[in-house]
Amino acid sequence: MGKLRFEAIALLCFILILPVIGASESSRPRGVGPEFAKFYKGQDTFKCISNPSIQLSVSQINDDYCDCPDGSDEPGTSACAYISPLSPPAPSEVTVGVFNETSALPGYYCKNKGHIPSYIPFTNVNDGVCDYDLCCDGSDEWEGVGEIKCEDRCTKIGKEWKKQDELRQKSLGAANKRRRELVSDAARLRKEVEDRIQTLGTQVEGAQMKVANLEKDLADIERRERGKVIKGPGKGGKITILSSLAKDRITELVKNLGRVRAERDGARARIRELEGILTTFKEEYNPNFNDEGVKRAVKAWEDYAARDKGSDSDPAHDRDLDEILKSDAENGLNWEEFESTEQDDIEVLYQFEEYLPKPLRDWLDQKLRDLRIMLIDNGILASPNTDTSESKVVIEARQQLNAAQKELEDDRNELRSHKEDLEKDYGPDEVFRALKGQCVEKESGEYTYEFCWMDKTTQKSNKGGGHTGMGNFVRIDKIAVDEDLPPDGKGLGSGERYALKFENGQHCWSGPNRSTQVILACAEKDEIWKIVEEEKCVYRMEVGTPAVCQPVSGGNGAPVKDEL
Ligand code: MAN
Repeated sequence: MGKLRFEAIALLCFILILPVIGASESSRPRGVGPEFAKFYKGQDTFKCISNPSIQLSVSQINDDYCDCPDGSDEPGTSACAYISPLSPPAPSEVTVGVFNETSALPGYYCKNKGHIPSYIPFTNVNDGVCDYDLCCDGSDEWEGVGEIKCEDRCTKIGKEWKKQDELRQKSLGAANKRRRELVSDAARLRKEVEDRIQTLGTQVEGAQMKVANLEKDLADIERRERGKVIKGPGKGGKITILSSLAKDRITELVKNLGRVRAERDGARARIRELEGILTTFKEEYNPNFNDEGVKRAVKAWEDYAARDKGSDSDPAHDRDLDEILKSDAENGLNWEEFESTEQDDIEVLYQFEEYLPKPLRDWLDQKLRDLRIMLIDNGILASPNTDTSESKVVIEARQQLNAAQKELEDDRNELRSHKEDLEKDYGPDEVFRALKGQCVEKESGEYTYEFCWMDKTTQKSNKGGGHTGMGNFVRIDKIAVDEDLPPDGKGLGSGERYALKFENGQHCWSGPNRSTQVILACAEKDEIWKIVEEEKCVYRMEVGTPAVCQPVSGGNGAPVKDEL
């Protein structure tokens, strides 16, 4: 794939050069490219391109003698080859040569009809070697030095190149298409995190309220329990307490049933709304866009819609719930009557209350309870429950509170970690988010190396034994690389590249903690190309991935289109 970059540049040169060929091809001296034709046209004299004050006769062009300091009078010979076309001459060349300028021309222009025109260095002109890689028309050996004849091979080479180029373009198109899919996956994943954060925010608020209520409930229950007089066996009174506990429990259950029912109704309404949205989406989406993601979503919806989900509402069930949710009185439950059937200590002690009007009796009863609690709280009266273990109702209230507190803590932790995740660097267009956790492996020497996106790198011995951590992901850097591309294109090439840094791996005996730098370059699929241990326990991986491909210009200057 890396090779594609060079070819794309070559193609671009071809495109830029092409329009000017027709106009000035015939009138140009040998070796002059179309973009320099204007300097050689229709004059009796020729002015050196970078030194127009030096005027020569036209016959001095390509006379195999270097007259111009910039070599522009010898575009078709090697007479000015000692002038560097690309960079200033080295100091040794300056002293040897007459001039210390750089060439005005990029090299000898090969028309390469049937393939891509290109320049070759002047040193290669008439050197007795056919340079078919740059000059497929063989025109660089026009003098036939040493009887050499370089036939024109452009048609064959051009055809082969075109075939290869089509494959490369196809591969690049596929890589870019894959990248776009990854970017869209990454955006979807981000949205999911954002949605989860919103849900968790609401959940945390609810859980906070629940904890506060349960704390209050527990305090109330503990307080009530402290003031409770429990009688010994056989004397009655336990039924009264039991009924009071049962009443509290039923009230609690009925309250919660009501809340759960309301939540269920809300959830049903939301499902109906979502199904409506998806039905419209299925009817209105454009299948001609061939978006795999959309197609998958529509298929999943169709499967879902076709499934027999049964009815989500059962009227009989709802009627049952209505009954349960009726008040105690409507359900024929008279707790007061039940409670008053037994005599407890308080009633025995304060039977005279029965002669009092009810409001006064309630008031008095409450005051007595408060008085007893106050006396217990201040150590004046012994607590009736001190030597008994905590009552069941208190234990249950505490368990509920603990569970709610744990739920709240879990929600808060999850919320925090999602918020941190949104702040993390996931590379260009957050594309690495889509690959997070995915791993690729490569065998190299006595180890198999593994690279897991945004996670870790590992070294596994091929002879068995444990795995060695080569570092955990810390950050994304951008670095400059300058390397020759191997023929299969699986290399970094030159330019700016993304590099993932993994640090703090397993400690190296008499060395540092292991660390890895993973340098990425464009490829059709994720693949580890090369692993090098640059220093002891400091590793470098070269990895190909579509995630870092850049859309390039196609032949018409437009971005390369996908194979749809
Ligand atoms: C293991 C491997 C090597 C490393 C040495 C250092 O053999 O992790 O890559 O160089 O340990 O002792």
